[in-house]
Amino acid sequence: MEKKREIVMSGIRPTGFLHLGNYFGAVRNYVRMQDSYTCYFMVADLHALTTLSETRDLKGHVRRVMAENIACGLDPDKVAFYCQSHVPETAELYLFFNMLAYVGELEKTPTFKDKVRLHPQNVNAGLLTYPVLQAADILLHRATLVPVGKDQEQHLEIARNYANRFNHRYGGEVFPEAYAFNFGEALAKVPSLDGTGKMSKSENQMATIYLSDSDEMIVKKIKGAKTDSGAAEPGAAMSEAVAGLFQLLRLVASEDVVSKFEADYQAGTIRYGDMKKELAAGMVQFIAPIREKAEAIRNDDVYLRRIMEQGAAKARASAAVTIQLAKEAIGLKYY
Ligand code: AQP
Repeated sequence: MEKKREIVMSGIRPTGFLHLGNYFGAVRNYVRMQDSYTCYFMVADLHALTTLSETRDLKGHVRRVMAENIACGLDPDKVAFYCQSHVPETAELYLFFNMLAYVGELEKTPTFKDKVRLHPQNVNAGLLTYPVLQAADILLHRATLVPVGKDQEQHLEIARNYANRFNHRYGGEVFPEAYAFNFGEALAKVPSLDGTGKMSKSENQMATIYLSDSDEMIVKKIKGAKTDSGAAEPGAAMSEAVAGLFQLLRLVASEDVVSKFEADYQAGTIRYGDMKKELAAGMVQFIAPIREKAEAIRNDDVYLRRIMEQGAAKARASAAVTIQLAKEAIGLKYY
C-alpha cells in the first residue's frame, strides 16, 4: 500500500514583487516538495490587507506572485495553488482559533511589535491576530510541514500552540503540530544588500533583488551594496554587510569561486569590485529566465483564471473536511 503523503502548506503575501528571499526561503522548497508531498500553496491576499490600506494594486500583485511562483517551477497541476480569499473556510477556522488566542500573548509577538513601529497609524486588530490567521491557513489542511524562511519560525510555534489548545479544549486529535521545514537545514534568511536585516518586499527596495529586476538593475543594486575596507587582520570576523555578500555569492556561484574570494578576504587582498561583478553575473543568469517566463504567464488571463479556480477547488475540498471535524469537536452540530 502506498505510504500516506505528509501534508505541506505555505503562503506568500501579495504585497509587492517577489525577491531572492522569497525564492530561497520558500518557493525553491515548494518546487522541491511538490513531487513527494501533498502540497497546498497560497497567495495570502487576506494577510496583505493587514498592512495595505490602498488595494488598487492588489490584483496586479496577486497575478504577479502567481506567475512568479509558476515561473520558478511550481506546477499547479501537482499542488493546490490558490488565493486565500477564494477559500472562505480559512476565515471560519480563523474565527474558531481567535477564541483560543490570548491578546497579551499576541501583543508580545516580535513581528507585531515591528509592524506597530513601522505603521503606528494602522495598528488594526487584523495585524494583532496575524499569527491566528496564519495558524488557520496551515491547520485548514492539517499540514505538518511548512516551508518558510527564518523570519516565520516563531509564527509556527504559535500555530502549534493553537493546535494543541484546540485539541485539549475540545477533545480529539483534530489538529497536528506543524513545523518549519528546510530539508533538515537551518531556515534561510537572505540578507539585504545594505547589511541590515533581510530582503523584504516592502522595505528598502534598492537593498532587495527582485525576481522581476532587469539585468541592469541587478548590476546597479549589487554595485551599490555595502562593503568595508577588508579584513583588519588575518582571520578577522567579517562585517555583517560583507558576510551577507558572501552568503548571496554562495547562492549563485560555484564553490571554487566562493573559496577564492574567501581566501582573498583572509589574505587582505580582496577586491570587492571583482566579487560584486561575479555576484552580479550569477544573479543575472539566475533571474533573467524566471523574469521572462513570469512576464508571459502574468499576461495570460485565461491560464491564470484556470489555475486560480482549480487551486481553490482543491483547497476547499480539503478545508471542508477539516471544518467538519473542527465543528464536531467543538459541538457545533445540533442535528
Ligand atoms: N529575506 C528572506 N530570506 C528568507 N526567506 C524569506 N522570506 C521572506 N523574506 C525572506 C520567506 O518568504 C515567504 C513569504 O513571506 P512574506 O510574504 O512575508 O515576504 P516578505 O518579503 O517578508 O514580505 P513583506 O510584505 O515585506 O513582509 P514583511 O513586512 O513581514 O517583511 C515566507 O516563507 C518567508 O519566510
